[in-house]
Amino acid sequence: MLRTLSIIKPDAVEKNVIGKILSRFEENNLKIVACKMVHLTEDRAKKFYMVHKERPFYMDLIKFMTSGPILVSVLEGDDAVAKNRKIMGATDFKKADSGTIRKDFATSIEKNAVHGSDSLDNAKIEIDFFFKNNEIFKR
Ligand code: IDP
Ligand code: MG
Repeated sequence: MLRTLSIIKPDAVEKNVIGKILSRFEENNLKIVACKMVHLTEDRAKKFYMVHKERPFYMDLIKFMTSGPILVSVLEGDDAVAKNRKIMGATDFKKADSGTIRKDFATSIEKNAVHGSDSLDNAKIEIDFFFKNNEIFKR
């Protein structure tokens, strides 16, 4: 059983599709074991996306991710990290497979509806970034 971090980004929250996106996770046997709405400050967003600090889109990404509330969740299930990435689809929604979250809800390469951890190590770091251990449901 593995865990990953999911973020429903400000564009998707604004579009009122939180429920539709969470359903995709549940339909694919990922369990939501922690969930909360957060409005990132600039400092927190910069820290979360530190790996991208040299990329040309970094400051736009920070502006976007602080533009409104986000919904952060911990998803648990078999192969959760890779499974979530598959359900999300490619970063650029134009290249995303049909039936993926980004294909259905993204409107640009930046406003692509969701974030998902890209490795087991990053999943642990990202879950710790948003949640205390006692905020995550354990069976
Ligand atoms: P990922 O979210 O699929 O893991 P990353 O390469 O880690 O993709 O990029 C992080 C986020 O930065 C993307 O989800 C997207 O919102 C934004 N982003 C990535 N590439 C570009 C770009 O070329 N232009 C604008 N924004 C981008
Ligand atoms: Mg990434």
